[in-house]
Amino acid sequence: MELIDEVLQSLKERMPERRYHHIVGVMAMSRRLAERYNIPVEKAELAAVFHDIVKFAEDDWLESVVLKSGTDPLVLSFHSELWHAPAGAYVAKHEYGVEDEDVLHAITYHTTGRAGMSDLEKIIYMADLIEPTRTFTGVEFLREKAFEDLDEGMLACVRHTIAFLVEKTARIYPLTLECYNELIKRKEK
Ligand code: DGI
Ligand code: FE
Ligand code: FE
Repeated sequence: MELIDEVLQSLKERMPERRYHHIVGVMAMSRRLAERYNIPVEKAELAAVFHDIVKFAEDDWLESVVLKSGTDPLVLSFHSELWHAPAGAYVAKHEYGVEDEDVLHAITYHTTGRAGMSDLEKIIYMADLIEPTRTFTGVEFLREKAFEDLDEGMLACVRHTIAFLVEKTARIYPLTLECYNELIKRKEK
């Protein structure tokens, strides 16, 4: 069986149906964005299928995986919602043999973003937010921006995430702010 089909099969058992539809949506959206920006579609699909693979794992387990993953352990002093991203990359690498660093980075940074993201990392970040089952106010605008221009789209998406967190009075992970600042700086040049 092909790796992607194997992962999809295991995802069905790991998560509720609604979340499974989200994964399929992210795969479809990242495929479209990959075509738009000339990024290998297979890499986009691979990163998409793995991105939330451990979304429903226990916090204790996620913490132990983050600690051995080589990710900055600073993330453990932030909300546990952030841990599934680096832990998912670890599982993709060590349980499924994914070796492509760009794909692994796209999984690792799909929740927070970071400065210096690759094109693949950006499309996975955006696809996660704008896939067809997302219905929040403003999602249509983000979908338009995402297909207009890669950096403008990414800026609109990270700006949305930051505004959402500020509205909730949640802390913002430093990499998210670095991501935002870098995109603004690039515009100023
Ligand atoms: O896994 P998904 O639900 O598909 O989406 P995600 O991985 O992008 O985000 C998971 C959650 O993490 C979402 O509710 C927003 C939250 N989040 C994203 N960036 C930050 C954050 N939470 C905090 N506290 N800080 C952040 O920088
Ligand atoms: Fe996620
Ligand atoms: Fe997701």
